[in-house]
Amino acid sequence: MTKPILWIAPGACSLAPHILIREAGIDFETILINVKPGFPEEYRHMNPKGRVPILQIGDITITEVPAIMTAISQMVPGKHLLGKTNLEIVRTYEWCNWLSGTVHAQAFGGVRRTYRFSDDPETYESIRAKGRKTVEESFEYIEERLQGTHAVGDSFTAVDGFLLVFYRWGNQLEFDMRAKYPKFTSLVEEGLERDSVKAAFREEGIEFWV
Ligand SMILES: N[C@@H](CCC(=O)N[C@@H](CS)C(=O)NCC(=O)O)C(=O)O
Repeated sequence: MTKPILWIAPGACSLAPHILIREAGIDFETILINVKPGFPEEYRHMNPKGRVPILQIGDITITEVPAIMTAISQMVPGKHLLGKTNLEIVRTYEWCNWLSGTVHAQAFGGVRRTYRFSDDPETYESIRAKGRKTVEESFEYIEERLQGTHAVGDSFTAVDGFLLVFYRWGNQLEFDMRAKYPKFTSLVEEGLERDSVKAAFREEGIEFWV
């Protein structure tokens, strides 16, 4: 198999597939870019939508976190990284679509990429406030929904790594994550013990408790 190349940015949503590809034990390469000031124009040919993550496998290019995590999981079917049963796989997609569309794009997008929602800077403060409220409601939903140290089934899936990204971003927004969300915290603490997570953090040069 051609060695996959994963395009990532430190601490971005691309951390979720980065953790997963390490969990899969696949031989891969990373290209680390900075998207904080915006996606670099010189790489736009790789993803005309101007976003990481991007997964390159030979001449195939895959974008969007849930699609990339599906592709990674398909490379190692025996590891069941999307879940073991049909229902678990369905639950994984249920989580990933919501995390990607609502929690990431809508809630955190409103707080951190406010300009995507309006061209009028006068509206930014209220968009940011609404985004922050949606983040909080999302964290409450996650806390209520979790039943164990894994979001789906009884072992690590793509969802656990994706949740870890948002927990970390919650710390950055100075939510009192540990006090308010104990179940979410234990899921993340289990994740932080994993070699895949430790190695991904090392490579991206990021800390967890920011
Ligand atoms: N829906 C996309 C969202 C990807 C995304 O928003 N990536 C951010 C990093 S977390 C990015 O590349 N931002 C660059 C920019 O907004 O210019 C996915 O799931 O992959």
